[in-house]
Amino acid sequence: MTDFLWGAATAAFQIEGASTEDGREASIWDVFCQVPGAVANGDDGTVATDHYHRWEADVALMAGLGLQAYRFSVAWPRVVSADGTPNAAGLDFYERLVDGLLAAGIEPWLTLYHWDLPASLPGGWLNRATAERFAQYALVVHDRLGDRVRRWTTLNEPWCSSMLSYGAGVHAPGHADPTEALTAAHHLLLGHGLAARALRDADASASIGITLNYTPAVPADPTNPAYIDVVRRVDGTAHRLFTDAVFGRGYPADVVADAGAAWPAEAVRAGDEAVIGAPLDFLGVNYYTTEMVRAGVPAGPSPHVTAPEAEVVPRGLPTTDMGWEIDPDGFARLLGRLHDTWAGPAGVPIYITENGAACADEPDADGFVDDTDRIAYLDAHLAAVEEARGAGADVRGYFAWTLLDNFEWAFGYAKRFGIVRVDEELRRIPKASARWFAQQIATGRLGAPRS
Ligand code: PNW
Repeated sequence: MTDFLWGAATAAFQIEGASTEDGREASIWDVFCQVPGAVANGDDGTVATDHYHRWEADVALMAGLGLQAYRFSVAWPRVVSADGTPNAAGLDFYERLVDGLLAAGIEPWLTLYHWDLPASLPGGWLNRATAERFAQYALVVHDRLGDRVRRWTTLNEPWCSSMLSYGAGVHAPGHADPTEALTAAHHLLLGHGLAARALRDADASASIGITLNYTPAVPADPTNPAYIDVVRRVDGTAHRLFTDAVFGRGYPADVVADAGAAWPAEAVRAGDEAVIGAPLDFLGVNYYTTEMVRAGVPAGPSPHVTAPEAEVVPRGLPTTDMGWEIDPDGFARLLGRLHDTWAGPAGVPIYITENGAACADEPDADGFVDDTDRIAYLDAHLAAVEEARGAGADVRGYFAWTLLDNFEWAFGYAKRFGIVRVDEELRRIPKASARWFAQQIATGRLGAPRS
């Protein structure tokens, strides 16, 4: 298949380590990791997979797998200091990496923000000024790498960095307030729009996109109006709020109405929605699972800020090691919806920027993991991509999450998503899934046909 791009994805904080080297300053995740109980086992990102020092071997590993593209993120606190000045030593690292990728024939897909906000920015995403600082940071990175990097993603999963971070309190900075969550979402989206415009002005031929995550909700009882309404509200803040806004449609009226007094009316200024709706060249889609929900009783802080009573009902489907139910059919349906509702009408292609599974890997004596469960997950989801393409969805590529076992946020190193094992000595040992993935790339096969 020639019109399809194969890659793997990572994120700076999850793999780099070297958290104080070459002038890197603290991110909100460095701070959050110090909060007792915030991250499993008290894990942090000071060493991670030590990719900062091992990047060359990691690029060789990618080349060995035949990756055509590599999606990575730049750590903002590595490349811009608290006073706003560029940090040349931090930029040098990404320049080495990008040059190494290009020399290996691997296309760099650069994400500007994968959650590691500089801790020095006052108020974080609650402060409108952070959106402006983000656009300035985007230009700093573009100044150095714009002649070599063609693919620019502004944000990874702004739902997570607003609703999980400021609404549910489970991601940095660990706040739990619906208005804060919606304010953060708005400032993230504003930052996206300002950065997209700045990049476009600086570089007319750059390809610019955003990555959004989708966890489709289905009602536990499709005849129960209360359940149908809870699904509408979950979908509203999780999906339509972000997708409508970035496709230039402004914020959905029902989400604003549902939020009521929690809607950050002062933060959303005249003209902001137009900035957020800056034209895009691609939509990045991250997919892991779907959820069956019902209307229950609110139990503590929820990421579903307009549907705190949403309660997940297990369907008895097989689950990954995250406890997430495996639903490739839901993936095919989602891609159809995204194409029909947003991407298709805008003429924007879709790239799967993350999909993968945490598995309870059991290495043999040599450290090799025969992860048939992960292979089955990837195979079924690639088949779903094939199915969606067959039905007309313009999906142009797939990045496996993730290249290396790494820091899985609040779960620390306990959850392993890698197609390559990283052991206690930080050795890289390709799993069976890595060999399988390399084979898929080599043959261009999207997945076994499903019955
Ligand atoms: C994504 N949820 O995070 C991130 O982009 C990755 O950095 C991460 O490692 C990967 O998925 C696996 O978790 C998510 O609770 C974290 O819905 C949580 C959720 C969704 C995505």
